[in-house]
Amino acid sequence: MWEKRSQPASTSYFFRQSYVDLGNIIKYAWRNNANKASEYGGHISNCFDEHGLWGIFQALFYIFATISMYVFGSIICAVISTLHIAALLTFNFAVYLFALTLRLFEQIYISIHKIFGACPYCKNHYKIPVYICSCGAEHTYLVPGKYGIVKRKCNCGRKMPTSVLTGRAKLRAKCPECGHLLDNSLGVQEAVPICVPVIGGPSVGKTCYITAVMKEMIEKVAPQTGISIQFYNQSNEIACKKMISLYNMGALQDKTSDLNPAAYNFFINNGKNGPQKLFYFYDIAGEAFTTSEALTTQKQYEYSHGFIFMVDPLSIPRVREKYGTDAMYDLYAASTADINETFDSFMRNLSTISGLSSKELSKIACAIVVNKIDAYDLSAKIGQKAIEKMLLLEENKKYTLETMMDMQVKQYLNSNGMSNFVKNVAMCFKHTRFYAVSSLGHIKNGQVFESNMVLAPFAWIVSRVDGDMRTVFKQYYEK
Ligand SMILES: Nc1nc2c(ncn2[C@@H]2O[C@H](COP(=O)(O)OP(=O)(O)O)[C@@H](O)[C@H]2O)c(=O)[nH]1
Ligand SMILES: [Mg+2]
Ligand SMILES: [Zn+2]
Ligand SMILES: [Zn+2]
Repeated sequence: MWEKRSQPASTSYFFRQSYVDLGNIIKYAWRNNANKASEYGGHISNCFDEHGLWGIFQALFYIFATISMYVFGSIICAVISTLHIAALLTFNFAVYLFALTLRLFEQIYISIHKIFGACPYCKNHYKIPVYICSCGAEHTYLVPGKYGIVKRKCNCGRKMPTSVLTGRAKLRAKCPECGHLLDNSLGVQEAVPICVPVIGGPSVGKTCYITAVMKEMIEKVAPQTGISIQFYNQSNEIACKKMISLYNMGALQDKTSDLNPAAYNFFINNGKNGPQKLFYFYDIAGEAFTTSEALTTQKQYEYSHGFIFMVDPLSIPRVREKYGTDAMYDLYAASTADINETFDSFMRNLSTISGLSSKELSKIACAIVVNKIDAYDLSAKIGQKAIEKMLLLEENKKYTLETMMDMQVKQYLNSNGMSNFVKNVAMCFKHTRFYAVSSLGHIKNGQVFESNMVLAPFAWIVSRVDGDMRTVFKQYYEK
C-alpha cells in the first residue's frame, strides 16, 4: 500500500519512530517497576540482621511492598502500556486514514481531469515524474505515505509537498523513462495532456496545416476568447513562431526530414482554476510510415486523443489523371504516396504500438482532412463556400456546415474511386468526420497565405475530449 521504492527521505514519525518511542517507554516502565521491586526485596534480609522485632515488622513491610510492586505494579504497568498502545494505534490509524484519504482525493482529482505525463522527448507516458529536490536527490514516488503525509522531508532536510493538491507539480522533475529534465515555461509538471497527431504521406501538407492551425489559435482564438497560449519551452516557441512568420510572408518551411516527429507543445489556460492543459500537436513525418525503425518513435499513439489523417486530393489516381498534365500541377507539390497504403500502414503501426484492441482504437476520433482544396475545381465542389450554398436549400436545413461537408467530401472521394478508403475509415473508427480544407489558400506566389477551415477538425477532436475547450471553441465560432 505504501511506497514500494525506497526514497531519499526520512520515514515519517508515525510510520516508525512512534513505535520505537512506545517500545522504549514500555520497556522503561517495566524495568523501573522490576528495579523498584527488587530494591524492596533487597531490603528484606537486612531487616532481620539489625532490628529484632522491629526488624520483623520492617521485613514484613518490605515483603508486602515487594509483592505489591510485582503484582499491582505489573497490573498498573500492563494497564498503562495497553492504554498507551491503544492510544498510539488509534492515533496512527487516524493518520494513515488521513494519508489514504489524501491519496484517494488526489487519485480522483487526477482521474477526473485526466492528468498524466507524456514526455515531450521520448514520448513515453507515465503516472508521476521523478521529482528532484534542490539538493539534487531524486524522489521517484512523491506521494502521501510513509515518508510524509502532506510534506516529506528530503534527506537534506528540505520539505517537499507530496501531492498535486499541495503544490507538488511546481517542483523540478525529470522523465522517469528517458531521464530528460522536464523544465518548461510554466514550471508545471503535471498537466492535462491533449495529444493530437497529424498523419499522412510525405507532402500531403501536414506541416502547412499545423502552421495554419497554430496561427489561427494564436492570432484569432486566443484574443477573441481570452485564453492564453504559452509554448512549452523556448525552442518550441522559436520553431513555431518562425513557421508562422514564414507563412505570413508567403514562404514555406523546409521539409520535415527527421523521422522523429516534431511536436508543437503549448499550454492553454482559460483563466479558470484547475490543472493546466498541455497540448501536443504532433507533426509525424510521412517517411515514418514506410520505415519500420520509425515505429519506436511513435509512442504517442498509445495515448492520442484523436487523429487528423491528411489526404492530398491530387494524389488520388483519378484526380491525377485529370490534372496531372496541367502546367500548374507541379506547383501543388502533389504527394506521391498511395492514400490506402498510408492509411493501412498507419493502422498497423497504431495497433502494434498502442497495444489496444481494434475495438478500443475505434473509439478514438479520427478526422479525415482533405487538404489543398484551393487547387482546380475542388473548392467549388467541396469547399466551405460551396457547402454554405448547399445549406441554403430547403432539403439541407437539417445539416450543419460540418455534417454537410462530411457527406460531400465522402461523396467526392467515392465518386473518384476512393470508396474503399471511405469504407476502411468507417470500419476502423466509430467517430469520423471528413473535412475539406486549404492550409495555404493558394500556391506559393509571393502573396500572404490564407487558410480555410483548418481549425474545424482540430476543434472537433479537442472539443470531444475536453469540456473547457469545447466552451472556448463554441464561444469562438459564435462570435
Ligand atoms: N496549393 C496548396 N499547396 C499546399 C497546401 N498545403 C501544402 N501545400 C503544398 O504541399 C507542400 C508540402 O507541404 P508540407 O506541409 O511540407 O507537407 P508534409 O510533408 O505533409 O509536411 C508544400 O510545400 C506546398 O507546396 C495547400 O493548402 N494549398
Ligand atoms: Mg512536414
Ligand atoms: Zn534534498
Ligand atoms: Zn522521456
